[in-house]
Amino acid sequence: MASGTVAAVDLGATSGRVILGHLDDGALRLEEVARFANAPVRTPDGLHWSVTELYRDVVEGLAEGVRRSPGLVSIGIDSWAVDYALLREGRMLGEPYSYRDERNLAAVEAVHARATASELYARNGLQHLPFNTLFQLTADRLAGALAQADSFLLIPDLLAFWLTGRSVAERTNASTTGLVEVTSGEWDTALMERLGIPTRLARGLVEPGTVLGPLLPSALRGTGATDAVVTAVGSHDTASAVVAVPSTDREIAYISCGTWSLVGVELDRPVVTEAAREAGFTNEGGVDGRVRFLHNVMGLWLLSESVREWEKTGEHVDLGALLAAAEQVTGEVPVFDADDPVFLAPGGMPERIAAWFGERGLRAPGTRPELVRSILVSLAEAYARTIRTASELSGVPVRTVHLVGGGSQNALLCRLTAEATGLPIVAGPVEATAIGNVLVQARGHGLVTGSLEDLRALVARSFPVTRYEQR
Ligand code: LFR
Repeated sequence: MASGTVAAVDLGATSGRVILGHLDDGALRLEEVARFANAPVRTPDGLHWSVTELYRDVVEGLAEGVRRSPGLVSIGIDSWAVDYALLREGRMLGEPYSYRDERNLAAVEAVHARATASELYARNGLQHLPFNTLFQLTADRLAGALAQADSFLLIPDLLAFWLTGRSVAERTNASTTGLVEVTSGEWDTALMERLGIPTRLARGLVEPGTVLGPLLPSALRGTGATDAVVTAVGSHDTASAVVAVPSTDREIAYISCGTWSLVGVELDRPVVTEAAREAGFTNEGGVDGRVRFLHNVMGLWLLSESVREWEKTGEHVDLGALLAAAEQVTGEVPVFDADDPVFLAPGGMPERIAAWFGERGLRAPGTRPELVRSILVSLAEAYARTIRTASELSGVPVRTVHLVGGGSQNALLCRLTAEATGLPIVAGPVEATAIGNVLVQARGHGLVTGSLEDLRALVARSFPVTRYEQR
């Protein structure tokens, strides 16, 4: 097999990174070359991403990657889903909104007046989340912003456009817009028309692995001389993470655990029954035409937002020490519904969790370690519930759970998940998303070959995992 290096740009809601993937004879080694913070900014008209700043950080990270690996073959970009920029003749019309902005709530009502939740599910197969792109585009329509635009680009597509000048819609991320038909995989232009979203806004869909092209002179000025091309990957971060689940067994569930926890199974065909809709299951597009049948659980956002709140007074919170203290908490802790949409917006998380208990006449956690343990137990119980339901709805018997992403380093969460599910938890790799991103571009360039199962076998060979069993 061949050897060579590709760069994964992986953008999360709290941080981004540029990671080189060195492929050598069927083995993969990662080298992180840049890591930078990301956070939405509140302006008078709402919560926005500083996507131009992100682009600068990406270009600087790529420059470091090119310095370290002058023969870089390819660059792939993934990020969180659903958010986008509006453009006119290639010019961005304003910084993208964050999906946590409150503007979507009125838009949900406007959409449902034209298409019921059941009809939407039959068409797009998505879990109802108020921030799915179709609701955000409707908020833009209501604000009069769509009339000026001639396209919308999801975040990775926008960065790929700035790097190469090619304007496309990568398929896995497009599947999170709610405007792609779950059966055909094509843009649902009839739905767009019905919702008053001009069909001209949608770019042509491309498959992960498609070469988008070389860097524009403007990008080369920042990154330095490189012949590397930009290649589409599973540009929805969760699609890339699922590629890197280190198992060739199909009778498993995965938890892609970061800001969100995406919990589900992989299928060959979507499940769009009323029961699946009511249980809040999504059928997102995976790499190689697979279906990611999963449910969004609120995730480590609950913890990171709590820490952010405590740090607002200038105090530094040592997360390691806090988790160690949470380990020591004995006895039952109060458990809340980690899926409750009241936790979606930023700010005041410890108070909102306390209010959740208060409104139900229940005792709230009394100390910080108790609150942290309560968050982790509540997440573990939500995972267990979701895995049971995924299995029932899809018919996939689940024997093992793979927990990938940043959360796989949280030993207490992994142990609690083993307890709650009664199943073995295989934790790791931490950088699953970057690995999936690397492997899909590497396969596009012949540095690795084979099916998703072959790629997963390579991940299992290249990265250690930790196993947790129920005690
Ligand atoms: C995870 C993720 C989820 C998506 C949420 C919002 O980072 O991409 O899959 O539902 O962010 O985009």
